[in-house]
Amino acid sequence: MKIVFRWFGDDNDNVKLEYIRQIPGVTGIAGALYDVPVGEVWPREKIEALKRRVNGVGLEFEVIESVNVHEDIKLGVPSRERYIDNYIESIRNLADAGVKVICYNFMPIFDWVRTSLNMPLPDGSNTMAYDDSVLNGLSPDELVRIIGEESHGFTLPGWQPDRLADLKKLFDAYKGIDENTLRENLGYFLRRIIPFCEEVGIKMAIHPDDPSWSLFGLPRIVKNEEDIERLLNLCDSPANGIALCTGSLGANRKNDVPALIKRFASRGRIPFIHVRNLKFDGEGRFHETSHPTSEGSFDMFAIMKALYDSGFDGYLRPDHGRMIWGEEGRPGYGLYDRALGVTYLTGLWEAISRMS
Ligand SMILES: [Mn+2]
Repeated sequence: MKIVFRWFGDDNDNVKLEYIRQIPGVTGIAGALYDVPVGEVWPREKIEALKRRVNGVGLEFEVIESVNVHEDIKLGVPSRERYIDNYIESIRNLADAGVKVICYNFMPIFDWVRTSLNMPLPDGSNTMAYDDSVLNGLSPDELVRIIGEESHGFTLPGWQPDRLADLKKLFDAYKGIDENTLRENLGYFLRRIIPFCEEVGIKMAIHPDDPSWSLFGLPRIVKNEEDIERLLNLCDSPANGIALCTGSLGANRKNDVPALIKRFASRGRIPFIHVRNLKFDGEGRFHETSHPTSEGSFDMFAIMKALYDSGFDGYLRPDHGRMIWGEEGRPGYGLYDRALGVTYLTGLWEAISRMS
């Protein structure tokens, strides 16, 4: 297992790469290019420049989060061919730079969704939260406005204003696209890219829907065990894997996260995992907590034990954390709480491995 830390780049993150290097146990970053429009090829020079920067401080550059999938591929319209060709070109350029895992998602229009990015907690910290009853009272436009207002001036991944400028048009495009059609479109994409990934040694890791149910009536196809089983069968290859996100799948209480890990990691289909904790505040309602079991609703020991018992040898990163100690920055992606998360998770891992 290798531990990585998500980093948004020198121009795009208040967390310094040099500080990430100082977190015990972290050997690399999960990074991306943020100035390439969705659907275009990631240029070699830019990838190389980022790799040099990361390697320059002694960290590895083996995980990309994310190479986003153009909406036309999800919609399955004829122009997808060009975007799939571009995607394959990006995979080639990333593989040449030594990248091993590419995270992506296939969520229509919206990526992850929260109804608050700065919910105050009794200890004076703040965190991201989600509440179905709040979401149900919002239009998609209002949600985009709230996310924009609460993001501390950062453009959040999945919430690029240019991409979301014409929401009505996007929603219209998805009329008539149900889960089966979306799944077929994912299958088409995978069958095009996976043979190439096998050739160049890249593993694709799809991020589950976050939260793991349908929002605004849009189809979502990576919500639970059945969905994951189906998606792995769309293209049966070790290169077709998942970025198992404990917080995304675990937001649905029906999902038994340790059981999902056992099931799919033992088959070698989890090349990348996001580990975080959250606390349920009611039905369809939760807020994100620090990583320890004592602070949230998940059994973090069981999660790490499931990974260990399955012989997990992929990449793990701490997922969102709270904003603590006066830090300001990207919601969910401060330095301090995520660094505490790493230390906690490495502690669990050491204890589990020594006692096994
Ligand atoms: Mn995640």
